[in-house]
Amino acid sequence: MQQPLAPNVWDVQQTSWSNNDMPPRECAREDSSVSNPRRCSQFTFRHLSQMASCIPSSPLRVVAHIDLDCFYAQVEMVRLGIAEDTPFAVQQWQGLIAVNYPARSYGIGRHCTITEAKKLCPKLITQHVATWREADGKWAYREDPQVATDKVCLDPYRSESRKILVLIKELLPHGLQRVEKASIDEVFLDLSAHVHAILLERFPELLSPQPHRDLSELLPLPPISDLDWQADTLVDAGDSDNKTLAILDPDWDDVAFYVASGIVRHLRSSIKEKLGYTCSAGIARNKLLSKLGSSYKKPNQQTVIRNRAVAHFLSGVKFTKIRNLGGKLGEQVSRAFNTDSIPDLLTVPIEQMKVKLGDETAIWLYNTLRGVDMSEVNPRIQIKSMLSAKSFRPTLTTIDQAVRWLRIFAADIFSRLVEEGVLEHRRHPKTINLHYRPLGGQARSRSCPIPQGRALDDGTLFDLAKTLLTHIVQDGNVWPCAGLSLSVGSFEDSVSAIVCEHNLLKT
Ligand code: DCP
Ligand code: CA
Ligand code: CA
Repeated sequence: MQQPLAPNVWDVQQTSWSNNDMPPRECAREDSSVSNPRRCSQFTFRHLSQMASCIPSSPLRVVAHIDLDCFYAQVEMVRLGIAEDTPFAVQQWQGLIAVNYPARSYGIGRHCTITEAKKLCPKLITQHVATWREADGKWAYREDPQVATDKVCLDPYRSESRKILVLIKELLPHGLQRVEKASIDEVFLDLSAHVHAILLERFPELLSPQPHRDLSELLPLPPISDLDWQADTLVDAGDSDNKTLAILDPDWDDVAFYVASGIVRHLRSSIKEKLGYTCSAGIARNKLLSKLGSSYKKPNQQTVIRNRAVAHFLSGVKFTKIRNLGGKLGEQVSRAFNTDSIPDLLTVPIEQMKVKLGDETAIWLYNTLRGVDMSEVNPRIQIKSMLSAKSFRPTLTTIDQAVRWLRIFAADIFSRLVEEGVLEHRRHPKTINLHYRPLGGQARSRSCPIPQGRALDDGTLFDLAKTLLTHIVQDGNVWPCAGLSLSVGSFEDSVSAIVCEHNLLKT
């Protein structure tokens, strides 16, 4: 079925979009001086056309980031039919790994142990994550999970994550979507091409410049004086003149974000309606800003960072919230310049940054502090390796015990290959590796190739792992065993996939 380009985006705004208050349409070329810049858009037909191919440098680019609220907690609450306002957390051994928002209002967070959390909120309900168990080789939600005999199983969250991704892809028009799974509970969407199609559908005057004009011509201003952002959080531009202008006189980047916010609102409400989960979203011109936007207001909210609001928004962001600045690099930067305030760092010249951080990091930091990020939303999942591991306390003493764990590792890796869509993308791992750590002895590894040309399954992975273990055991000095890990790697497009893609290219 052909999807409508923008369900409900326009219906809500009929009156605001009337042409009664059309602005003057005489527009200058981009290279001539414009005496009254507000009479024309600052964007050209070329900028508009760049949206269609999601070109990262396009000034009209629109990227959204969607992040599920307290994800594992929501998965368990939906599965168990727990009411939304019940304080609830997901437990892993004695710690908490996901805490819902009602529980957070009691001061409960991931840093709490289960005992501390129950003290803060005695009516807190907790559910332990499912586990694999050596004895039965299957995962299950258990009454008595034990770190000694069990291994955490994330399959339930992976499978819900996959459903969310599938739903998002179904809801977006097929030829125009660009979706990147960023983690188990996050996606980036480059909505530029989709929004471009909607703009052209709604504003025929954007279709192409008149025959005697060219692509460097400035666009007419949008024929709208007011945009109703509904429940969205609209980040302030921080300057009242600018703000008034944005409301009275939006340009096409504002309109593009407005359209995108309607699309994202529809995705979020569909995820809630069909799967029961709330999520938060950020809409901005790139991945860096949209990700900061999705965490700006939570839960169940969306935040729009218009281009005119970027500088003001970043001046209030905690430096360590920016991707890659939360850890060691962040510490290095604040030590080097004696500050972790973004406004302070904006005064540091690029040359000085290069001296202290090296060229590559300096350029990245300089751009990041200014909200510049040209990285693409990449729909191809490029997993390099996958690992399943367990440390043993008490240690293992027999080959049968070790083999039972290998069966679990093989099943774990296989289910991740399926859930991550790796096999669906016809990318197969080429090698398998078993890492073995005897108690107090020298750790060692054995690898072998995975036979190609036939469908991969958990049985094949298990057989290969068992063979590797046999070789390691033959070398001697293996017991007791303190740790085992199985990994697959060297992912490559399969021959059949390459042939198939090649044929598609030819036709
Ligand atoms: N997770 C984990 N251990 C961590 C961090 C996260 O097991 N140290 C898991 C549990 C989370 C999920 O990953 O539910 C997603 O992580 P987020 O950081 O997105 O946090 P939440 O989704 O739980 O909460 P928020 O609403 O703040 O996004
Ligand atoms: Ca989350
Ligand atoms: Ca997340």
